[in-house]
Amino acid sequence: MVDVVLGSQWGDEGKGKLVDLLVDKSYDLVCRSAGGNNAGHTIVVNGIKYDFHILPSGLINEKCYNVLGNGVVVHIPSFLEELDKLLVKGLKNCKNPEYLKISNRCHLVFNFHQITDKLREAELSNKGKDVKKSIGTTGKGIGPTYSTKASRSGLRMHHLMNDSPEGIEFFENQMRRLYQTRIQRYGEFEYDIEAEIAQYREYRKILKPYVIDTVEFIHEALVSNKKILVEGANALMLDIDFGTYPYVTSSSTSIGGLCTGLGIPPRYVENIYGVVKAYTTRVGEGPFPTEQLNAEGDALQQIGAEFGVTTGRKRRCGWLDLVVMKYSTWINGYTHLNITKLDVLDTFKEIKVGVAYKDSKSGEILKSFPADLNDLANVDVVYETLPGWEKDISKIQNYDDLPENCKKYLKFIEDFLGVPIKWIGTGPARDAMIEV
Ligand code: 2SA
Ligand code: GDP
Ligand code: MG
Repeated sequence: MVDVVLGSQWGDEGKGKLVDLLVDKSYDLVCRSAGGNNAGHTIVVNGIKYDFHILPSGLINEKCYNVLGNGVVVHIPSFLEELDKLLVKGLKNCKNPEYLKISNRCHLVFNFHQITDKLREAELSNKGKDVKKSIGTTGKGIGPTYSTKASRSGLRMHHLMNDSPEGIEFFENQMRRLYQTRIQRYGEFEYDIEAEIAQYREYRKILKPYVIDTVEFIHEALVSNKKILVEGANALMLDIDFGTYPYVTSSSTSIGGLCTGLGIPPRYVENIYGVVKAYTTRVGEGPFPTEQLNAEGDALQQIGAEFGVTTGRKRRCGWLDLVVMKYSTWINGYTHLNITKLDVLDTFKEIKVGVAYKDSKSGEILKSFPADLNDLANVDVVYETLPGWEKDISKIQNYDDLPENCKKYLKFIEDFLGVPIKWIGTGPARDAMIEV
């Protein structure tokens, strides 16, 4: 049986917290299917704050097995650094290969991928008006690595694990070739290829116990009725196909990523949990129709403490966008929703919700979320205004005890999307979650 937790907006909805809560109850295995250490999940348990980037949040639970699937891209030094940080915080299983498996099909992120990620961003921001601006990437080399994967020149974990003389020669020469193509594209940059190659001679030994064929491992888990939770990274609107292209990440962050990034057949999937922030945030560049560049947006940013977990960047803030949510629901097929950070709206007198996009010239209501960003730039958002509840909900444990206006807000979302709300987040801590 497989359940999945997916980000429904532009990320940072609070997926990590739900994964932690669910794993604490009843999962044997937590798997990541896409992305790399661009992701950032903050989880607060017993007053301790844990930041996860590439590692699955299941590591908090000592009984849980964790898998990085083939769809994940791995920058080994960052991976090792994250393990060390979490170990210091007391997560004993981090360095135990028994509990942490990496697919031998994962692609490797090299330092030159990270450098060229930043060079490309700088190049884009220097272009003229008619050319798209920078994406606002995390600079973690995600786009360049998925590019080499798609162009079939990337290196994978199994290449690194091949320690025959021919295997090592191929690996090191391929690193050199990749680096050469980067120089041809960007010119010389400050970087020592031979020093990085030397590091990989050490990483080969360190990583060996973790790297396995996760397809087989997951298959065995499925046929022996283990409970698997897939932890989504990033979110639907950052999906390479369905997001606000080109202002997206480079992986499949939607439901399909589960099949391609882990090798799980869709017929095993039971519950698809969509995590929805009670308002909207976005970090990085790109369109954001309900963004509030005003005092209300600032209030959401401050009360919600909206800063990127990976880069520390301020997140852009705005009202909940149900046009985005409907589109997201069409694609991911959520069976249940987790509304998070509802407490952040506690002090608002009125709360707006985007319910439709209207073409600003023709006045026509759009049927779906536009593929073309020029069309998106020409929409006016139609809002409904709902009354706020102006009460602190952070200590409330039962749905029935929520203020009436708060229940109305939740019901409005539920009715609009036709998907039941199963959990309501009222604070960062593990126990600040109402189960409906
Ligand atoms: P990239 O680095 O190539 O994946 O960037 C492409 C776009 O995807 C966005 N992106 C993210 N958006 C929200 N959260 C992410 N993780 C961190 C967090 C972000 C941070 O949890 O806070 O710390 O800044 C994440 N990762 C990638 C990115 O902003 C680009 O718009
Ligand atoms: P993820 O990437 O989807 O896992 O989300 P992030 O961890 O990047 O961002 C969510 C932030 O909101 C984290 O700092 C969480 O601790 C915090 N958080 C999660 N749920 C709630 C909630 O219900 N209320 C409040 N106030 N904070 C929350
Ligand atoms: Mg995040």
